[in-house]
Amino acid sequence: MNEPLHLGPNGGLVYCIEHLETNFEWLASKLKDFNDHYLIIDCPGQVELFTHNNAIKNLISRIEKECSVRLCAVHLVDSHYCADASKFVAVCLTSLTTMLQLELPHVNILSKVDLIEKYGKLDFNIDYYTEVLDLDYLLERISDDPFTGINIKSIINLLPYPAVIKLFSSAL
Ligand SMILES: Nc1nc2c(ncn2[C@@H]2O[C@H](COP(=O)(O)OP(=O)(O)OP(=O)(O)O)[C@@H](O)[C@H]2O)c(=O)[nH]1
Ligand SMILES: [Mg+2]
Repeated sequence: MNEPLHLGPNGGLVYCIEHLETNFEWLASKLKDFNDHYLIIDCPGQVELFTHNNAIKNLISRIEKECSVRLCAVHLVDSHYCADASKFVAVCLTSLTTMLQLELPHVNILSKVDLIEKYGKLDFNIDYYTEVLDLDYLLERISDDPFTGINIKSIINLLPYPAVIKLFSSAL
């Protein structure tokens, strides 16, 4: 798909999901074979599919309405992001955006907990990250990135009720 259309890996995936959306009847016919089953739909990890592109959101809506399937989103977050305050804030924003975009019952899970300190020691115990407690504690551990000019401190202030994001640890 990527070569003839001159698309990279991300663009290729977005193209495929939009193609699936256009050909929804094919997907619906396959799902009908699995009445009374539990289905696990493993979606690709490209974040733009869950934050601002509408193809997956539209697919979810049509699956629920036209195939009588009730869906729940499970969002796996690599746990080693907890070792970097800026990345943890970014992960919280991604989880929150995805929850709002998909409009589904939603469970966030910290995955690969065996690798949690792969990129450094945690500043707090695991409960701080799973409960998404007061992000102000991260402020002194974050220096604004002079390269991108992103002011992480301002972003933290935009997250007034971070605990709504709650992450479950896969080790629990
Ligand atoms: N150590 C460890 N490795 C894991 C764990 N879960 C997955 N992996 C490995 O991490 C690598 C990437 O896997 P995933 O993070 O599931 O990503 P993916 O499904 O390949 O890709 P996307 O879902 O599209 O992002 C693979 O080599 C997995 O074997 C885990 O709990 N611990
Ligand atoms: Mg995957």
